[in-house]
Amino acid sequence: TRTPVNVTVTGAAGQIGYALLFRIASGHLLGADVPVNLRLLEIPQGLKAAEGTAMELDDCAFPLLRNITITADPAEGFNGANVALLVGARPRTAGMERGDLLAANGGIFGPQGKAINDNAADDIKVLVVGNPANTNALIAQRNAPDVPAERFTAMTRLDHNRAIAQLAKKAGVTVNDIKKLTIWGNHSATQYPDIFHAEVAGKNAAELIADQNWLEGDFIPTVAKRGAAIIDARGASSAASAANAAIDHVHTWVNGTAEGDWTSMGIVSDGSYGVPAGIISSFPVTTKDGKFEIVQGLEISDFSRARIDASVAELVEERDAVAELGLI
Ligand code: NAX
Repeated sequence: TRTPVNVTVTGAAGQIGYALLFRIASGHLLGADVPVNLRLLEIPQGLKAAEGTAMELDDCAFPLLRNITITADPAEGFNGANVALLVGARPRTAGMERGDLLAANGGIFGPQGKAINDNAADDIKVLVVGNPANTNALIAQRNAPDVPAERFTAMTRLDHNRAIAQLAKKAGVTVNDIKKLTIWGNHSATQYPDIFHAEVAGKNAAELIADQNWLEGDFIPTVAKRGAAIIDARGASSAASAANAAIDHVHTWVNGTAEGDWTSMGIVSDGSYGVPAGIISSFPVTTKDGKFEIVQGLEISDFSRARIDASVAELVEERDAVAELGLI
């Protein structure tokens, strides 16, 4: 039998944590044959609720779930971690400036990066979900100098999945027919969902649909503002879909992209497509054997270039702001 994989989830008592933990424990993160140990990392106020979730996890009698650790100590939470899902973050509250938000999250993701550096397993893979996800991932990565930079990623898979769903609806096909969609840039309203290389049942999506009004006036804003639309409708932010995207992100990273397709991940830029090296930006990537590669050689139109540049400029500003604050 396989050795259990240690999976750490921060913010385990939150709403995404609640939607995420049961799917990890039932084998959807890593595979139906991979046993898991869960490490739930919370702040002290969240420990009691995390214990309640752990009781429910016990009550599922999941065949793959070995043990559950609940802690507010990052060193214990990341001890031996093979996969870490950093979900807990400081949300923006009324009257908070962007600098305050970045500083408050730096106070979370800096120490967590250090704790990962000092305690995680050598093969650690990190996914940052907590917002601002790209810059939080950058802070964690820069505080973990002994961990290869490519092990720190930020989640744009929810945006990717949202874009696939919108494109499938427009084209009148199922999501299974959509391939090679890309989210570029930041997980924020400036993100750029790119259909110019996407395929609908094997045909180029942009040529098939050829509707610039829909692209600019409907598709791009619907995908970019979907989070706000969910809050408006549900009275709470995306939780199950965010948890699902986190599962997809790690599952694809570990198990590979399908032949003839790719996915979107926020990763440390190597300078590809003119994105400044070092920032964590979303790219089209293929994955294989637990490693990813940026899809190279895509032709970028002026329309796409301007949108990618705008989102990347926001990431550069965020990087400069956290550098100024001494967080990286
Ligand atoms: P909740 O407020 O329900 O839960 C957050 C949990 O994190 C709380 O239980 C809190 O006690 C815990 N927490 C706070 N600081 C912590 C720390 N230092 N260590 C450990 N735990 C800590 O938020 P939820 O709806 O679960 O969302 C979590 C994060 O995901 C937010 O930052 C949210 O903005 C972000 N999202 C990111 C998405 C993405 O696509 N990248 C989409 C969904 C979501 O909005």
